[in-house]
Amino acid sequence: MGRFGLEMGSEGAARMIQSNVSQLLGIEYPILQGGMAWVATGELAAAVSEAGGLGIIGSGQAPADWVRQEIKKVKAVTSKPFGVNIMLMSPFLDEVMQVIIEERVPVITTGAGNPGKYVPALKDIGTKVIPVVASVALARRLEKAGVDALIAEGMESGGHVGEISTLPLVPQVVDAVKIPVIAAGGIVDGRGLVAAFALGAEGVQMGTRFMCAEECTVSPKVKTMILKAKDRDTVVTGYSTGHPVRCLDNRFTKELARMEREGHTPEEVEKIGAGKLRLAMVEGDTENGSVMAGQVAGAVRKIEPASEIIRSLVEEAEREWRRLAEHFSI
Ligand code: TUI
Repeated sequence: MGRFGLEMGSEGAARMIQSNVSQLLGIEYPILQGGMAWVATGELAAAVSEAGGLGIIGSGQAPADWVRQEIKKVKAVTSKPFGVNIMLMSPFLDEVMQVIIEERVPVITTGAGNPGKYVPALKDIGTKVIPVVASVALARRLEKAGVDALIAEGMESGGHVGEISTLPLVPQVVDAVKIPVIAAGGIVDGRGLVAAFALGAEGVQMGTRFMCAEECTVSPKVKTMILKAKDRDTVVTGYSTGHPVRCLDNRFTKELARMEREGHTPEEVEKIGAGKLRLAMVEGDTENGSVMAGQVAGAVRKIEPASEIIRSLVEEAEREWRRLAEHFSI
């Protein structure tokens, strides 16, 4: 299949968007759900996979037993491919990797580090490895390490961010590697999907929009905060720690920003952040917790089933594709 393999069904026919990413993963649409810690549980991952995308369990800093339990939840609901996101700063990294291998998880994505040393063992059992990168240098290194594809994530995204925006990052990564690239950061609808393909990506990953999926078990207060958010409502804090994080602005981010302004040590700033993601996402404390979300929060309009998110994305992408074609002699 050509690298720009975007095929849309005609009116009435089953819609499809095919690419090297959908083919590699054995899914209907090259749409991945971000593996968000404390947010992307087995319930959400199962719903996204069942709807034809790739659902991904966010393992964050959870113990290995929790990860196994969520994998079993997905397997009980769907026989379609799914993934687990491995947060490489997790204290339980080795145990979680062991569970991935024992459970023969079809796909893993990774974040916040370099997963190079785990690639051979995962490839041995046929698990597809798709790291998130925020730079061309890491993309090149991981292609050499033998990964199957890459997610190029711009700093529009929620959570831990790099320094480059999606629009400049994706084409530079695409030009630097031969393996398929998936775009992430700032994608929320069919226009974003078509734009990602225009940049040379062959799939998209979305987190923030899937937080407002009906099946997402995040606190309803977090969903409400996203629905109320406007374009300028996210901030990045934590530059002083070397782990900058994008969140919806609240009392917690204001306190972090004050500490960084006043020159508190990175250790003090890290300490304030401990446990705050769970506080927001599980307990629903959207003032004192860390409500990680992307800049597209302002564009998320409703709570709806994961299947509806995917269906409308594909429909919009088709409409945008036709609209664009009118501007060019193709
Ligand atoms: O990982 C994410 N997003 C995340 S992880 C997370 S949990 C967390 N909480 C507090 C502090 C830090 C993490 C919340 N959101 N996205 C993928 C991502 N990976 N974005 C950026 C990166 C990245 C950054 C630097 C990947 C590799 C890297 O350098 C590694 C190296 O060795 O060069």
